[in-house]
Amino acid sequence: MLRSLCATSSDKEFTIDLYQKMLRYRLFEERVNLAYTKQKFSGFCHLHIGQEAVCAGIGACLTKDDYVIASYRSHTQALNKGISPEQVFAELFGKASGCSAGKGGSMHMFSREHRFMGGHGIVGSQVPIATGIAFAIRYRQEKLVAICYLGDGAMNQGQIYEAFNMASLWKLPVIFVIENNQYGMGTDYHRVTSVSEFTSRAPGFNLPWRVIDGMNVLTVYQEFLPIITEVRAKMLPYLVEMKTYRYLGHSVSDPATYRSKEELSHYRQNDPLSQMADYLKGKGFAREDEFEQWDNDIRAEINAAEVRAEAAAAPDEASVDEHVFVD
Ligand SMILES: Cc1ncc(C[n+]2csc(CCOP(=O)(O)OP(=O)(O)O)c2C)c(N)n1
Ligand SMILES: [Mg+2]
Repeated sequence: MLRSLCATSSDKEFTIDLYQKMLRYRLFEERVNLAYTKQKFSGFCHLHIGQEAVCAGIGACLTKDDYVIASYRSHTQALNKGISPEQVFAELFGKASGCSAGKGGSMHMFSREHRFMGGHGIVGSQVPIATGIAFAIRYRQEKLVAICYLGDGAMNQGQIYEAFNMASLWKLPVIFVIENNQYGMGTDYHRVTSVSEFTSRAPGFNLPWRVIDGMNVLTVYQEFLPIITEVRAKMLPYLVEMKTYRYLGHSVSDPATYRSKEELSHYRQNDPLSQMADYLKGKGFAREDEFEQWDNDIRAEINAAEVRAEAAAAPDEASVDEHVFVD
């Protein structure tokens, strides 16, 4: 089944690559968490641990020229779009070599070169911007897609519905991907949402929609690929809900006491990495010692990136007025 979908590499290479990407995101975020607790940087910091399959699976469907825009929980999406771990660490540490020149921090990763259009701290604000990007794609008649990640909490913000209406009316090639990790800052989405399924709102905007298991990277890839192919070919918007879960608190300062151990352990039993490890072992694609080797190699790579980023220079004082207004 996979073979028909991955045209450029073998199933083995392709699925190992997906696993390694998720492992890199997990280990990166664990290291960021540690750096924060050691007070290597300050400000807000929201981690993506538990949600790796969404980013890796969608990333495998994208071209380098497609656009991605996300909320403040976006370190891994930035990595997925090709920004290096060193640039992300440098941004966290406020260094000039950070992807936003050290002036954005955790919530504002950005790279025009990588077509990663942020990192946005205002809940839902990326949705109208994504719609504008998709408008530009249509205007220029490009064969590109804008991916817009938003949270379940953002699904109750007003501005996104104006954007949904315009995207549908003007047939803009944007995929709104709800990462439904079940919680806003600490509120179960059922308590603040008038419908039980977000996608039940899609027909009101004439948006095609789909719900996908966001804990399984192969499912994400296999179900998202036909959607993006259709969006690219026909230039139309789509609403996709990924059912996922964040393992840690909303931000690093949230102990997440509002949910039960049983709930967390339920999701951990469907951990994206374990599911993929089982798949690779079942297929005979990887041995136990190879998993250990990948873990060691990726840890070493991330640690080295952190060390280099820490040693990098701070922004020049004279640059304080730069990047405030467009030249
Ligand atoms: C307009 C606005 N209102 C409130 C906040 C405070 N706030 C920050 S994150 C958040 C919860 C958003 O939850 P969700 O969209 O589910 O994203 P998640 O954090 O789960 O990824 C809130 C209310 C904000 N940043 N912007
Ligand atoms: Mg949420």
